[in-house]
Amino acid sequence: MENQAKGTLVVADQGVLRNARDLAEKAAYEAGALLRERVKTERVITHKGTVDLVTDADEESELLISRRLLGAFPDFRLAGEEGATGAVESDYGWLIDPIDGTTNFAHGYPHFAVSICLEFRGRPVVGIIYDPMRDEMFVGAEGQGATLNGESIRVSRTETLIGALGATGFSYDIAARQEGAALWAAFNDRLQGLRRDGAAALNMAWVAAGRLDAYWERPVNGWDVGAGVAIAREAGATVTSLEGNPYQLHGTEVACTNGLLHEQVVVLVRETLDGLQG
Ligand code: LIP
Repeated sequence: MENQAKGTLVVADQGVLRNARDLAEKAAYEAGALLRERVKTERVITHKGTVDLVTDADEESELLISRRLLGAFPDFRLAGEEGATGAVESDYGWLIDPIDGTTNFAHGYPHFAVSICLEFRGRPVVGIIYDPMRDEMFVGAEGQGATLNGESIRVSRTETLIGALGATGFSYDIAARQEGAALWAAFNDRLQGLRRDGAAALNMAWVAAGRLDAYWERPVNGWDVGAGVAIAREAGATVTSLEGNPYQLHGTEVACTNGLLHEQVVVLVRETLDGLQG
């Protein structure tokens, strides 16, 4: 595995990315087929918190995916939302969200996805997001473009907030929802439309596909959005923290836009949060 340096950026081996992308796509498709069937049946639901759910299908999906990935890449690190792990030391690491949109899935609300990210030294370099209910496979790899069911995708060309369709999400920690509610109110007054769909990975994938113009959320986990970061960047998106700082995979926030709107989004976030400080 030869990694090349481009300026200060060490670039992952393109052959590794292609192999990882193709294997993860197959694993996501297989896990998605399982979820498409399981959403119709009785789910066994347990609580990680008051409104933080996990179902038996989350665990089955993560077991299936982690076995496929570690079988082919035993030396890679791996972290799954439901506890799967891999090797201890490697430049490469998998992040698995076996069901992004677990609350939706638990209620039989058909808006959820399988999300698989490969990161290289902490940078998302491969993203796979599969929506089994629409049979939509979003794929992106660094330097290899972004696709939806094999067709190239690009972010939208919307230039104004009042012309934009945005999305956000809210924390499982009810006490942490005040900030999200304040941002919701501020953007709802300025955007053409605002959505809260309950699946961060699909929000990221839909910005990449030009269906959404902007998405932001805090707190949100790396396994929720890491795959979407790899896909959205390849589709021309700008991805930062909410206040416009460099995105950190192991941070707990993301702002993802078509690029044309990014500064307007970040400024409105900063103004709103400053107002909360009083
Ligand atoms: C969910 C995200 C959603 C966020 C929820 C939760 P999960 O991920 O997709 O955007 O608002 O709090 O983090 O738990 O369904 O994988």
